Amino acid sequence: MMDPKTAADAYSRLIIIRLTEEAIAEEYKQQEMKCPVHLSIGQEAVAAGVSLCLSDQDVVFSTHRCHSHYLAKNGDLNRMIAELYGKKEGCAKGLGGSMHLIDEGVGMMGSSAIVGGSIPLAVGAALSFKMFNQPHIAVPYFGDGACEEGVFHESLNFAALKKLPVIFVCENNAVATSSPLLARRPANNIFQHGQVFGIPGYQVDGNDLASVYATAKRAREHAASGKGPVLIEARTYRIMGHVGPQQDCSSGLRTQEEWDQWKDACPIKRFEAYCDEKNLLSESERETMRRSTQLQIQEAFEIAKAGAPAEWIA
Ligand SMILES: Cc1ncc(C[n+]2csc(CCOP(=O)(O)OP(=O)(O)O)c2C)c(N)n1
Repeated sequence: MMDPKTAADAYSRLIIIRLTEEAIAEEYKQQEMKCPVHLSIGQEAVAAGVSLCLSDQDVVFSTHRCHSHYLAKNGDLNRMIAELYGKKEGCAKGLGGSMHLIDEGVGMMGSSAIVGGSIPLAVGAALSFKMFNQPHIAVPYFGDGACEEGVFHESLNFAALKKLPVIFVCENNAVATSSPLLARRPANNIFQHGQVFGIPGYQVDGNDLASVYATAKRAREHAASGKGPVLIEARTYRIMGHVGPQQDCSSGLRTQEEWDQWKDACPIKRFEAYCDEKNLLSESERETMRRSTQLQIQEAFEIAKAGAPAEWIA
């Protein structure tokens, strides 16, 4: 079972992602942000549960949908929001936007909008850890769509061959842009892709933080002991549309009924219920945390709006 300190840490990671993204969705309508945004609302427990098991020296590489990975790894909030507004103070100097977040000090090594692009970068980092005898782990996050890219399979092969300390984390939200998973592949079995390379694969309920945490902890122990990589497929759902601040039920891609079911399976509500059941973190403690996080977010937006525009490099 999780201890109260870890539960508080987990909750703080969940709510900073959710409340920040809700604020982004709201503020986006003002048309002051200088980039498209891909929101992770509904998927927060994956990044939060995995990051809980990582050290500051462990590194993560992310995708176009990277806010959750950056914030869960304790990336600087003010610099992230400034980045979205195209400000000089942004984590990529205001030149990268929402899809290019980086905070090397806490091991958030960057994100790539090239689908599958994060995967070989993490494998390269893991190779360097092994060559220099450093006890760290590399994590590439990627969506189910990335599993149809050749580089995913090449990376699994190479990481297994060299027994590299990698935890491959697939956030399977069952759609890639507007294409459902079973229109793109014969079976919904991503966690089995490592089998032929001898890579252990786990399928986990990605909306259940406690399960993600337990699985990621096991995976980290495996990877850190020199036994090679692990593949985790976390099943989850994106509540918002592929891009932008609205949801996409009206497009015909998902039914309202399906959406409602997943909205009910909210990872934050589920973790709150878990905390109540195990007596880990009370509602009044959670309320205090939500209020202070809201203030932090409000301040981040104020700072970002008042910041200096990015300077273009000739
Ligand atoms: C190599 C490449 N092909 C196509 C695209 C266009 N594209 C952007 S996001 C996306 C869908 C990605 O789906 P998935 O990997 O499941 O991640 P999700 O958006 O669901 O988080 C596609 C096809 C791209 N950016 N890069």
